[in-house]
Amino acid sequence: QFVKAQVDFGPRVPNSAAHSKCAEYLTAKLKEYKAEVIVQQAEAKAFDGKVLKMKNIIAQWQPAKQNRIMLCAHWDTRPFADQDKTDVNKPIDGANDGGSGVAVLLEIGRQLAASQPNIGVDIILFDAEDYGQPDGGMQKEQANSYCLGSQYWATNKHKQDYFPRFAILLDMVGAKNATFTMEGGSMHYAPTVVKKVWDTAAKLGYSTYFVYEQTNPVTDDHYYLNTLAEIPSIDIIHYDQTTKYHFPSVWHTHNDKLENIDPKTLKAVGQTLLETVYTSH
Ligand code: AHN
Ligand code: ZN
Repeated sequence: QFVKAQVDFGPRVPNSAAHSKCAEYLTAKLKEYKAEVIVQQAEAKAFDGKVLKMKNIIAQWQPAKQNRIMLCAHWDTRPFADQDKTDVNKPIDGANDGGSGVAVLLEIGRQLAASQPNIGVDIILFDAEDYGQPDGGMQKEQANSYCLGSQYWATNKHKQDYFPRFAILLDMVGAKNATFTMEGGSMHYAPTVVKKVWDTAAKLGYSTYFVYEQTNPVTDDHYYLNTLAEIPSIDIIHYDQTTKYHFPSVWHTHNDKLENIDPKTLKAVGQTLLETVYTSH
């Protein structure tokens, strides 16, 4: 339902009406779930020169607690389908890429409203993650063109001296039979967090999803949290060994739509995260 609610707005491309409306929806939901919400607004220049109006949505539970953990995902969706064969210049639904991580975090917010863990929790929904430069174009390759919202936040935190114990990023956590490997960047910066999450998944019987195999680093929001914000951060991201870029087959195509989301995968990730939250001190 939480994926559908997002997809129903249309593609959440920065500067679009659907993007604005979805921001309102997400903010209202997180407030309904008793979080103290800050919407951090900023502008960033995209690789194509467009100025993107960004909103990072920050939801805090028990904000007075010093001892905290951070959970995050990106809520924007890609403005083109550069991995597709048709309609490459049309925006994608982003049910998985964007929608799935946000959906899991909304459900965690709903649970936090019902019972508070020992530790403070922040859910941060980053904007403008997926407006990155497509490869193979005629333009000179630009560094750091993805993850504009998290790069902004990492150097402009909502609170000074904000250092949660760790951060967990969700990215593409909704495909049927998804596998989440131990991503190299997460293993480099936060191996104990990876182990804690994978062991928690194993305890819950989710080892078919959470695989004990290390794979190459991915440049994602957690990279900037690790390097700029100095927060030990991991990425739970679908790894597909059969595709060229090792992302799921629907990645950056028009097949990234609601009918290709499997609630079983969302449940495995959500329950693993909830158990991690409620066993953190
Ligand atoms: C790159 O494609 C450079 N990084 C993957 C980050 C991403 C895009 N995750 C979802 N969409
Ligand atoms: Zn993407």
